[in-house]
Amino acid sequence: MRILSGIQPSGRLHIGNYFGAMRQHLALQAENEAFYFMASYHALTTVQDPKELRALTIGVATDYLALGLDPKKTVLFTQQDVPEVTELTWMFSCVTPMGLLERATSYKDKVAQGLMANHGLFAYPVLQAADILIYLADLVPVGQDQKQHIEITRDIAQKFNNQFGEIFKIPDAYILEETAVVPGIDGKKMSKSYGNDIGMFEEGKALRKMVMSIVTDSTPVEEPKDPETSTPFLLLKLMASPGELADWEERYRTGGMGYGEVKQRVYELLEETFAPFRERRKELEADPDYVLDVLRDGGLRARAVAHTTMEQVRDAVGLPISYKPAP
Ligand code: AQP
Repeated sequence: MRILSGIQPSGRLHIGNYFGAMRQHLALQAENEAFYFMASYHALTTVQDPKELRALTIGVATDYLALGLDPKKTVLFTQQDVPEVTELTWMFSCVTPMGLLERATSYKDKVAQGLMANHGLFAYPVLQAADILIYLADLVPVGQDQKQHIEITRDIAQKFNNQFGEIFKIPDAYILEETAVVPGIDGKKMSKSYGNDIGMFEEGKALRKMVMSIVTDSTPVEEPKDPETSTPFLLLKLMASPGELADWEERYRTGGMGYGEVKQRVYELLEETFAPFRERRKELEADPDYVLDVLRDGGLRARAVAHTTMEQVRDAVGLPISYKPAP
């Protein structure tokens, strides 16, 4: 099966990106043909400082490698290394009804948060459809917030196929229920742009401070508490063994347990879970040429697939180009 997913280099990655998407990306690479990319064109809708965008893009590639992405097997690349994707975006724009984009909740949410209402942000799902469909992907592992965007991708593929012939596969979203929405320190969806995130590579005092600032209610220590609405418990669920989790659940329901205790355990589990990745990341930071080589190789492999798709697409819409572009 062909797997495709992307991460916006719009800030430092957080544990919501890891548990919600990247952990699945890494698990799927063994048995499948996987393509993962840094969605830099998407990040440009919000990050408009060139130095920052460059550093964040390399940073996300380094994160993927530190987490265990195997670049010999899996294609890791940056979006801009496949410029055909913007050409396909235009073709898709011409078959995408405005109403489909006007219903997209992510655009409304971002504008409500104060982000500039630019056309790139509005047209984001069309670029995302091109990202996915150009590689003829079967499965797209993502968090819950991307569900609507994958539905838009499927709609666009169907509209294009109905108009011009069966070129595109209709991909499925792959969303794990138990990690679909990782809460942030304020209890809302953890997000780079909400200031409520816990960095994946944070450690020591800074990490502990962040975990200790998780918002909880004011139920006194001796009273029973509801684990399922408690952010520290929801974070424990991502990392603790089933036996340990059952113990915590009982302690929540019985009473006599303070939130400080459970936060301390969340902190310890985060340290343990991410320690090996942090070490590997430090090694990779010392070898930036290796990361760039991986991206160069991935870009060529991804572009070769996109090039073949675009030859068919141009022909199907009646716009073949009269010279052979360099692959
Ligand atoms: N809190 C989350 N829970 C579960 N999954 C999440 N993802 C993001 N946050 C959570 C998933 O991570 C992948 C990469 O996301 P992205 O960085 O490309 O964009 P996003 O979904 O918009 O993530 P953020 O952190 O909210 O970024 P900003 O603030 O820049 O918009 C996706 O599969 C996403 O579902």
